[in-house]
Amino acid sequence: HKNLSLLSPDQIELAKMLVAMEQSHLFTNWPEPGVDDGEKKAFFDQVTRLNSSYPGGLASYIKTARGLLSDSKTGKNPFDGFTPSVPTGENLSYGDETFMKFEEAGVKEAQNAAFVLVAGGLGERLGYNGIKVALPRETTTGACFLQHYIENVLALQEASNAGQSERDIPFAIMTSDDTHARTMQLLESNKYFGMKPAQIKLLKQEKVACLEDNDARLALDPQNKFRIQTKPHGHGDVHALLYSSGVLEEWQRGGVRWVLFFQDTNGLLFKAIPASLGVSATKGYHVNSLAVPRKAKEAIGGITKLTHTDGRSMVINVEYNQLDPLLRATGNPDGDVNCETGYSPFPGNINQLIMELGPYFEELKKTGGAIKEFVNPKYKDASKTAFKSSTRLECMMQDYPKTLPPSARVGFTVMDAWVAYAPVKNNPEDAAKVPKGNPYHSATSGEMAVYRANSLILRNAGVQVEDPVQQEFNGQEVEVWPRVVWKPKWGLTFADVKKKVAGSSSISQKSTLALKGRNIFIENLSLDGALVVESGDGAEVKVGGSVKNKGWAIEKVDYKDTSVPEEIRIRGFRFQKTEQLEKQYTEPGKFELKA
Ligand code: UGB
Repeated sequence: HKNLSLLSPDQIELAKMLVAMEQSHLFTNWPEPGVDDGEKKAFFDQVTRLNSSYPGGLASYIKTARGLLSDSKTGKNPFDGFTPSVPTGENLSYGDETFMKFEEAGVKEAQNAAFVLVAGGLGERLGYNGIKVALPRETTTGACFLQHYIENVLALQEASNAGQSERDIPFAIMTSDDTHARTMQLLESNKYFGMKPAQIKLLKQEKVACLEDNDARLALDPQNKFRIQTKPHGHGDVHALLYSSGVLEEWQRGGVRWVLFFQDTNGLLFKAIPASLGVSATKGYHVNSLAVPRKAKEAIGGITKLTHTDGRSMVINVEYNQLDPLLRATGNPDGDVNCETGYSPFPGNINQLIMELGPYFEELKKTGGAIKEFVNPKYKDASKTAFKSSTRLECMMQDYPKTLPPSARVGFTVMDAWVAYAPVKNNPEDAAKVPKGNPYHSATSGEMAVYRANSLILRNAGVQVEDPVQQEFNGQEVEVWPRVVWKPKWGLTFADVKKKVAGSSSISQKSTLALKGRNIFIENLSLDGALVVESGDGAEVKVGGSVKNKGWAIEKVDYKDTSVPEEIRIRGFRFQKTEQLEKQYTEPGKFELKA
């Protein structure tokens, strides 16, 4: 009471709310007015922020927390009454006729699309010191994830607009205090990787208040008794942010029809985007999640059909730590196991969601973007009365369909993992411990997967690509294919790739092929070494003949060797660029590179 004079009328209301919600421990020991007044005001500025950035405000956060903490203490099963079963979705096979039809439809629809990258996570499992979107997707060209994503959106925009009026595809990035400044700096220092600055919107998510006990008493920051401790709330924040920032409304007014969400480090994803957008448009899905075959117990969620005893049913992601116990509790004593295909029958959620904007916006008008939350306290002992450290509520973006009525059209599309999913999530040590046969999800496997996918796509298009060799890097055994990379505008879809290769070409396993331009045509090329071709948009280059040189050998690097930059040593290899044929065509015109 003595300190009330320091506060604005709105803050006095917040103080009353905190008292009513049994949170007076936050300020009972505050000193007399005149001492630390600045800190006291800063405390209420923080409370104001925490209150306004949460749908329903802090009171609602505390109330929800009490309910969830009580459920967690009593061990209430969140799936009570639900039986899991394997759902049916659209299964696509890369490169076949159906796939190509969906790709064509997707490219057309892309003019009505907007993209949302969730990049607020620090990637604790990876342990990398920088932001994950700044990591090279592959080290042959060194292009980082963000550059790759932006160039893909631009390539889609161009292909989609062809012959029609110019329309820029909006691109939003959700950041957090952990990633915001560095994401902004990466964009600014690279001229937004060719995108118009106005096309990109950064939306920063706020952290949420930590909870110190089962009564949901808010935790004070151990470093500063005038601050509430906060932690990330999860990627589910993206929905509330898109709504509260007015971005969704702006997109709707601008004619956007599809909103595509994706994560920070999947170097393959855009190979699957055109076709999955085509599926959404063709099938009229309000929500379409992209999935890949999943190994049992792999750390990705499983797409599951949940049927309640009261008849309700929904198709939803069941997170990786919940699927096994849920199956065991519902008559499957072995839990999450591989079936005769060698995979779990539940497809793996890769958190690439495509929403139809109209129904999505209507739903958010009702919910404000609030997503069903969960809490995961680490208890001190079996009595579950105290926590080892403070906890908080969390939410996931793929839980959006949980509030939808049964009439909503929720579907999913399963794509081969080699072409759709290769995230960089695990540090070398943990990756090396992944059970044999399960994907490593590391910087090593993420890069090698790019070469594998590109090699297989070229094979599919008729190029003879030599088989890979097995090699071990940072304790992980991977297939090493020729290092084939191309700019998104070179081969956005399989049809584009097919148009660019002709005749009889071959690439040996030790080779590197980097295609950095739009109109580079490979015809009767025999490559055994390194070849780098760069061209301007107005140039048309035909590449053929026999290229043989010492090339770029792969040299092993130990992840513990700190003399090597972190982004390299986490892969376990680097290239010795001994010899290459490198050509640039910057002027417009027709050219021939006959080696
Ligand atoms: N992210 C944020 O933007 N904000 C946050 O507060 C937290 C994360 P992780 P996770 O595809 O492999 C997800 O940590 O959450 C961003 C799905 O839940 O990489 O363990 C972050 O920057 C799971 O079902 O993954 O697991 C990153 O871009 C499965 O699909 C993204 O959110 C799994 O991903 C994901 O964060 C997967």
